Amino acid sequence: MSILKTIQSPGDLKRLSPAQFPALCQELREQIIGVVSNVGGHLASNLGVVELTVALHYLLNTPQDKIVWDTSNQAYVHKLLTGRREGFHTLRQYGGLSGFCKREESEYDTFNAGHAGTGVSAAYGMVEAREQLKQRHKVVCIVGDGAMTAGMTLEGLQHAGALGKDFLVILNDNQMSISKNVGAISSYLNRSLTGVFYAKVREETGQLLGKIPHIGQDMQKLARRAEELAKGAILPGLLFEELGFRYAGPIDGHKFEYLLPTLENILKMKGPVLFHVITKKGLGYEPAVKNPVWFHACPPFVRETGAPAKKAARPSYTQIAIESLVKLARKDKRIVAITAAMCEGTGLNIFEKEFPDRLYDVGIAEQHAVTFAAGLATQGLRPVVAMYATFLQRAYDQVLHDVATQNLPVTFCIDRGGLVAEDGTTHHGAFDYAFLRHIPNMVVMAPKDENELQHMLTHSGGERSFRKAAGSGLDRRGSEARSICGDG
Ligand SMILES: Cc1ncc(C[n+]2csc(CCOP(=O)(O)OP(=O)(O)O)c2C)c(N)n1
Repeated sequence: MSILKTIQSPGDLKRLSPAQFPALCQELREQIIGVVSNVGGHLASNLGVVELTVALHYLLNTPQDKIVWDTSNQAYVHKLLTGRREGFHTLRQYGGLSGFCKREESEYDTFNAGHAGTGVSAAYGMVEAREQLKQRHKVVCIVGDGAMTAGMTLEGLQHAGALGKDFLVILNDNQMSISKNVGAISSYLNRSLTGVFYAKVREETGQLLGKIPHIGQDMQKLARRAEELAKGAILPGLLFEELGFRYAGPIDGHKFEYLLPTLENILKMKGPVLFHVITKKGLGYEPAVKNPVWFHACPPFVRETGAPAKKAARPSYTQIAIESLVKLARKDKRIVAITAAMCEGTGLNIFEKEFPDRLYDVGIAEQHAVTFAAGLATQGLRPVVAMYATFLQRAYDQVLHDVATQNLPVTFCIDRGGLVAEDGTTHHGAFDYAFLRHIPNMVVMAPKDENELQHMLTHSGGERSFRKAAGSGLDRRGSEARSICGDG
């Protein structure tokens, strides 16, 4: 007897006993693996948040309480629990369910997303709206550790932390962006195990010192001071506490015996709270656990083996562009490449193999990527920024203000131009011509075929022509590159 089939809305979930949740999670995973193996999609991230999503819908009163999924590539379970199970097989197809949250699709989808790093800001807008309108519901934002590298997430946190309103941010930490997460915040979060150890030491020391009369009190104060210092070194929460959030966690996000009581308590807390949950990408499907990068956003695959359902017929534009870049970089040591957390999707993993020291993955930080490239160019290097058209939208001012007005020799290899089909509205590369052509000193090129594509880059070998290649529209042929490279 299927439990999932009895759930038309989160209200039905509340009628279940938590003892039934593991069986329900098993069914949810089966459903997701079955559909994604047919139509492609964001498999690994979704398999990682099954328990967390069930716990949230069980404890919250949605849609009055608001759940905001950052990026929302991990909202399949949320869709399955909020009345969309029967249409789930239409995922990411024309006229079917979106692969992301969409307000037009359901009242449970509170904010449309697809680009990373918008969650905290949007959710905090809802928090302030609640206060203005004198309402009482809860607002919860789930943000990945990858999206924590996006500047906007930090902008949102520092705004919310200062104002002290009730707001829960759940950090869904699976240590992965699409590839392994990068950057100093990611390293900071990875110290969580040391943090657990530290909390235990602190508790034991506190109890011991408190038992000594008189001196005990002062010693405790002293210990607390030392604790603050030590925390900075080993406890992940301090960063968030300094930003005005109470920090809770880290906790295993797959064990209901921890998740439910902790989340229940946290939901009663006042003020801004950050709850750190550790999850595993791909959990429940071995090929996705082994290769979470490929299964982040995969094309249809053979369920039994995890192999792609179709073999790529010919090399993608992406591959041709980066192989040409590698050839150029062998001759010109000034060439360096930059990606904003999209090493595989942009093909720069090919470049990285040969030039690991000349590849920069800056995290989900498109604006920084472009201005960083401009800085490199001022010193005589020849940076190539490889980015999807849709994500370059983020860095419009950086292209204009930091690269173009200084006429700096930066080349943009723009991938996924044109309509992108399955990923839908948020990912179409439909505006790149419009927002690049009017920029001074910018030359926009688009190849008609693979041959021209190689020459476009080769042509940009010399200093002058390299500059002219700024803004090359390298992947106009959309569909093949997409189905071969996947991602969203
Ligand atoms: C602005 C922007 N840049 C790049 C991407 C491509 N992208 C989609 S999901 C993702 C990784 C997100 O990692 P995380 O926030 O940890 O979420 P997870 O998928 O691990 O749950 C990236 C880089 C994007 N969606 N938006």
